[in-house]
Amino acid sequence: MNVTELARKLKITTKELLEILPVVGFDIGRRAIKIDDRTGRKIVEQWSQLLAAYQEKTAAAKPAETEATVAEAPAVKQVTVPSTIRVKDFAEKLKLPISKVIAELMKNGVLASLNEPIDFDTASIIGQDLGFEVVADTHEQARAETAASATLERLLQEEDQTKRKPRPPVVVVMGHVDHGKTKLLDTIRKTNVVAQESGGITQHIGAYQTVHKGKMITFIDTPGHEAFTTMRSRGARAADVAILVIAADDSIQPQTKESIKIINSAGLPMVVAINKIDKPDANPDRVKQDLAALNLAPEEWGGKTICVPISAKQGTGIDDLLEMILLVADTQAEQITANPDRPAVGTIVESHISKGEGPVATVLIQNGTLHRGDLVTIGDTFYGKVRAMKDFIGGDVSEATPSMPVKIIGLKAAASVGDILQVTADVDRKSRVSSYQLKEQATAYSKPREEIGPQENRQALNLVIKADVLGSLEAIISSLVALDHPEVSVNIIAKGLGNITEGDVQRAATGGAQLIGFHVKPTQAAEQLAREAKVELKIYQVIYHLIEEVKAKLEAMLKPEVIRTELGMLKVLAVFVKEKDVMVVGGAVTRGLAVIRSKVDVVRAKQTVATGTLAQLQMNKIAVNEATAGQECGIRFEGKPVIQVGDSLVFYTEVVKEKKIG
Ligand SMILES: Nc1nc2c(ncn2[C@@H]2O[C@H](COP(=O)(O)OP(=O)(O)OP(=O)(O)O)[C@@H](O)[C@H]2O)c(=O)[nH]1
Ligand SMILES: [Mg+2]
Repeated sequence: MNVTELARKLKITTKELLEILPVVGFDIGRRAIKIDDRTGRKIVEQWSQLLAAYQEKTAAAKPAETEATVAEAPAVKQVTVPSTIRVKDFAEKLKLPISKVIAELMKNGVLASLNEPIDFDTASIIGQDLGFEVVADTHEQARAETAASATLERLLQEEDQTKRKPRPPVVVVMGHVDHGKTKLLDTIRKTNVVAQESGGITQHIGAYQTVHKGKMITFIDTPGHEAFTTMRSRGARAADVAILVIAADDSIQPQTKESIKIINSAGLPMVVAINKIDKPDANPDRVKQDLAALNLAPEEWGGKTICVPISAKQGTGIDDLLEMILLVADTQAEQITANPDRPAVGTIVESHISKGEGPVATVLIQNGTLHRGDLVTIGDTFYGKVRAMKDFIGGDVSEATPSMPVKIIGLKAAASVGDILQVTADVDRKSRVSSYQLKEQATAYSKPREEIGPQENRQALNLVIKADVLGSLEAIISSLVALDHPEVSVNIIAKGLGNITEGDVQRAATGGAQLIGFHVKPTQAAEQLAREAKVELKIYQVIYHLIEEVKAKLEAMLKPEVIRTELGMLKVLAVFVKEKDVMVVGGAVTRGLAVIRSKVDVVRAKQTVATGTLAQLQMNKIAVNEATAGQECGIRFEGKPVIQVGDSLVFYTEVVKEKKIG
């Protein structure tokens, strides 16, 4: 039912209702529009009690509030926390004793030991309870990219306004894995990229252009799998407008929420495409409801979010969606401009080393025009001459204008994704050659970073990783490093781009490492050497297969946990039979239970002298399943026959639990 309807029933205003509900335990959000019927009925039934509880609580809170204002609220201390943090490290950040943090976690129903990681949301709640403001840490990569985008911003701002001309809008497509981003772009462009993707999931950024009603639009496709946060935020940073794809049969999922955060922080206007409306279990209203709960009420409900229902599969609603995008782009028209008559500036969106062509980079031109033959730099480093350029279909082009994505061939070294590429007029480049050579070495085979190495006395799984493109390599490494466990971790001893060579095998052999390839192949010689040197070599096409297998390997390294549950104890009063592996004894249960088929420790002078099983149990010559404290019974013990009168038998069960990661 609608919240307004409920408020009417209760004879109060909607505002009052939304004010009261969270205080009395119905946390539906202060801007909720709908409420499920069951909760609604419950509220109506209990209304008089709820109202009383609310009045009591607010009356109690008031004097405290005034006191606090008089005493002036203490300054809230801020701490930055990454997406996961170990309890120990979190306590250190808060400068609080670990025990205090663990106690606070327990109060909130989280049992975590000092080495266990907690996620950002948990840390944020606990931190707040302890009087801190917890903010998300944007890692080093993001900081470097912010610096890069500041440079870009400056380069784009410098431009003389009068020379700016409209350019095609750049539209980034984001959303949860499998919600239909690539399919949507396929339908728009009448292509079939989805069919060519490994496992049907996008694993790198794609950039395409299409014409709608005579207007050019540039699209950036991003992967929705959780491993690719960095790529999603890069895609957003290069764009003017965002399409958030939400499948109508699945509604808002974790990467939908993450995408919303990224879109907001990039300050992009957004159009929501509610996709897969052709499916029988599609529920577009649920999507709208979930959006409303996130403060993104759709326009038709009085909110501001533009929602367009579509089916990428059947092609319905696509024209409406494109129409909306162009409308939204029009509202930004002043910013969607560039000066085509100047040396080019652009952002590298993908980069790889091709066997025949050497380093290849896809760059999105953001200002100026890039020509064949241009000399280019990244930062202060000279990167070479543009020998050839290809558009997104693979056709040769001799120039690339603003908003156009192009592949550049001719670079001397692999560029990093997110780098800003600039054309230079500087012909005195001899002095710079050495610096790019240095960079080339660094990119082709960078040393493992400290944080990737094994920590403390954890067991490490050594890996050498090769991938086709840099974006994938980064995504793989960050996913593997996130497989965090106090006892085991991955240790990446080397990583690089391109096919697997003998050198890679050698490196893996000397480092005692497994060799992993992603979208690359081993050379024949490398394959043979791997066989001879007994280096395990595996090639993957789908990132989550890779992550799952490494995770399984790590889990296999963990010693299983044995959980012992004590059942009871018996005092031995008589020994009746003693054979090779069997004894029959009599005694009295002194504590708990004696249970048939349980494990038995024979204890003498506080030492366990033998272990066996309780095979049969008799009371008054009748077979029974258990005997309780105070009862006497006869026991058939299977195990080393060492039991003597006066010994204690301890009965227990043991469950072996395989440990899991994450
Ligand atoms: N029935 C139906 N299926 C769809 C629709 N759109 C996409 N699909 C299917 O949903 C699956 C996922 O589509 P993709 O386009 O690969 O999804 P994606 O969002 O690009 O996925 P990632 O790139 O891996 O995040 C494919 O099997 C599509 O055929 C739709 O409108 N209706
Ligand atoms: Mg995709």
